[in-house]
Amino acid sequence: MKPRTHGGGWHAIGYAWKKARDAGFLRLWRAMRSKNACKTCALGMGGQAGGMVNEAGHFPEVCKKSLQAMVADLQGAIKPEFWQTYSVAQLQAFSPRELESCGRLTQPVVLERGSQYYRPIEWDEALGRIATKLRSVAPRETFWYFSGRSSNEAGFLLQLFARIYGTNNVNNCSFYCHQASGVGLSSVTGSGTATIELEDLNATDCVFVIGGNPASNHPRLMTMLMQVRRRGGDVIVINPVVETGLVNFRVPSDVRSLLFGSKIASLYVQPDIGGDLALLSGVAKRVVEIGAAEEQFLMDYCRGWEALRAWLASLSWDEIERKSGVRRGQIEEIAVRYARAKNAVFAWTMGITHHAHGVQNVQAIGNLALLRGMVGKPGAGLLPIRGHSNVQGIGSVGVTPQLKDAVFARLQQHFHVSLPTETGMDTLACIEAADARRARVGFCLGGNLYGSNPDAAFARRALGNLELLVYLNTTLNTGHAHGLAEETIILPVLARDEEPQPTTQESMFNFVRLSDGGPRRHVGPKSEVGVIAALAAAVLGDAGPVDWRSMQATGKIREAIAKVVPGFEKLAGIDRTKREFQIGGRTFHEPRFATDDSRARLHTFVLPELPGGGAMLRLMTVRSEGQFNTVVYEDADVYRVQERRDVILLHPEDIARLGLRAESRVAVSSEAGRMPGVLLRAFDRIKPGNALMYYPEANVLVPRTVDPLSRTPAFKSVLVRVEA
Ligand SMILES: Nc1nc2c(c(=O)[nH]1)N[C@H]1C(S)=C(S)[C@@H](COP(=O)(O)OP(=O)(O)OC[C@H]3O[C@@H](n4cnc5c(=O)[nH]c(N)nc54)[C@H](O)[C@@H]3O)O[C@H]1N2
Ligand SMILES: Nc1nc2c(c(=O)[nH]1)N[C@H]1C(S)=C(S)[C@@H](COP(=O)(O)OP(=O)(O)OC[C@H]3O[C@@H](n4cnc5c(=O)[nH]c(N)nc54)[C@H](O)[C@@H]3O)O[C@H]1N2
Ligand SMILES: [Mo]
Repeated sequence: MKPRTHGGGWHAIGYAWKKARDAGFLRLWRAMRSKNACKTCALGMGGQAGGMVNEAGHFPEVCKKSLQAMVADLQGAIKPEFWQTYSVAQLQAFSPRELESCGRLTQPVVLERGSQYYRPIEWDEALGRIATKLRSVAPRETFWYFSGRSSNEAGFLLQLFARIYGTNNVNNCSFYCHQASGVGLSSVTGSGTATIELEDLNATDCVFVIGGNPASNHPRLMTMLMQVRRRGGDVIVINPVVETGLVNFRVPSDVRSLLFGSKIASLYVQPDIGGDLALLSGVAKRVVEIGAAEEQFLMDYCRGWEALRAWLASLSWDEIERKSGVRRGQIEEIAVRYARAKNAVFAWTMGITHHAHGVQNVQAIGNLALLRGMVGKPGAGLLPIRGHSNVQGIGSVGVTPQLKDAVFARLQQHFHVSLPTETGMDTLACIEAADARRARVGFCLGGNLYGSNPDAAFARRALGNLELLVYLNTTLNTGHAHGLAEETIILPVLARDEEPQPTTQESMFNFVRLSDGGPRRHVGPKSEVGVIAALAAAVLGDAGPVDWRSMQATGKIREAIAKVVPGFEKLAGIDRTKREFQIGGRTFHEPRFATDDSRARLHTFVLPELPGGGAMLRLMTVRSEGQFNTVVYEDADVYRVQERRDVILLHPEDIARLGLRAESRVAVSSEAGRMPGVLLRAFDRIKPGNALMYYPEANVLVPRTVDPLSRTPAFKSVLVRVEA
């Protein structure tokens, strides 16, 4: 492949044309113009032209990802004869990309252990089987996993059903994603989400982009980064890999940028994998040393300043350099730039959360921001860049094992029920319970629970121990081939823009968006809300506290959410008023925080020793440009110039040091597993001592090490050995 000097630009536009040709220009245009929140990342695109207008109303924001997701949904149906043609063994041989491109799921299918083939069944039979099983097991023997694609309405309804049925084993993909951000932010500001609105980005003159690759994964953020540079501001990138799109990017919707390219990073710093905690603390130490800390702010609006000051003073530069992999001079350079910023925003993604010290990483970001009073004023603050388009909303409306006290109380009151108080399990705990046969039934609203798990061999075995596993999906994925229980049922559902009724989503800026839905493209798939309501009625009957049939109306569900979830009051009439809104109580434009004494909290740490050294390398498992999580759209990763996915990328120095040969086949092993036949590639953009492979294929190597505070696996910090 030809090396690229820029991310974005003509490649993205060319790709859009190709996809449009595949799907039919008119069909795709209509789909992209429908008024629905974008299906891919959580930046919150929506408005009058679904997925192409941001919260500030700017149009058009072209994004390759949303086109990919849209074209996938526009696919034809999987034909009935497919199920007799392809055995499970054949499905298992399919790549993630091949499974995705089989087409849309339109019929319920069941697979019973011992049979080689999935078998189409009627909806009534499918729901009947599930209801019978649910009635025969204890509620605590079930778990309910949600991906972040579904609507607030579907999320609320299913968690309500699960709790009234009798379990708090309710969780979402955030336990594998941003849970460390939620836990970390709550321990800093008392609120678990971004402290700023989209508008604030227009007033910032310094953005930190830590542990993320937004050129591929949040392309629309690139426009904002470009604008910061045009205003003369700084974009400081912290990433062990020099990502092409963070150096130069052509923003497709901006003519000047498209033609000439835009410089993105003004400073690019490469720590070792896992070195951020030491690095950020080193920057904080230097900010204090040069007298740039806002002492008054720290004393008036924070707690823990004295302890933090003493701890920073006690750190030696030696320790900081050794545990971050960054030299003192560069750390001082970051501090100098930060010290001159008027309004700084700290943005981060999985390079921060996918570690055994993910929560501490987030707290260290909080420290650095608070040191200069950068939380609690307009134009500055903390911004976790979320993954799935509605992962934040799903969490807000109650898809968590532990409900907030206010939500729990109001839920009981609104529905006149008493809900279980037993501690619910997080995602990994559910899989471990399945492995130990303490869980018997799993129910997945979207996503790919098998494919997103660490330790793929373990996940396969654990899910295999379940008696029933139910998947509500739009397309086939690796879970349907490898995550198989004694009985596995797949129920086909409608995508957001095919829903017969309006639904709502929440962006990472705490902004609630309304999606109109749209005409169905296939006969067969049902609305998620419809399926959940029908199942709840079948299991719990109509006589109970909730009239499940009436809950098929999304308006009725929104009324309940508006009553139950603080900040969502305006949701009740949103389909009439069409007024999308900012959720109250979460954005901090003044230094009064959501803690009990209104002060933010500062934290001190024990800096972890970097693992690795010698023959052992630190491995990150990441996304390529051509995929959305476990769904692979194309094999190529254009910006990292890889045409295939079965590769491990190492710095040429490491290849020489380990006596290996680039372009040869190697075996990669970790404490969790071994992958033979991996193609070794020289990649001088990664910091020596570190390695890169693609998720989900590399999940056989990821051990089940989790951050004890957020229960998020260390997907970015796997110790591996590479051998010829
Ligand atoms: N196209 C596309 N868009 C997506 C997704 C997708 O799969 N495809 N997924 C969505 C979801 S659910 C999510 S959560 C987000 C994910 O968005 P990202 O977090 O951007 O995705 P990853 O590929 O996991 O990339 C992590 C980045 O972290 C860096 N990194 C790895 N380890 C470290 C470390 O120790 N420190 C630092 N500082 N950096 C590190 C890697 O070099 C890489 O650039 O994207 C969302 N948007
Ligand atoms: N090694 C490693 N593992 C990781 C990560 C990593 O970086 N490295 N990242 C982690 C992260 S951040 C995340 S978020 C998880 C991803 O975890 P998940 O959210 O569980 O997985 P996805 O691959 O996004 O799920 C894709 C499936 O969603 C279904 N789908 C799409 N749209 C809809 C819809 O509207 N409704 C319904 N019901 N289904 C729909 C499709 O059938 C598709 O196959 O993986 C985690 N696992
Ligand atoms: Mo995610």
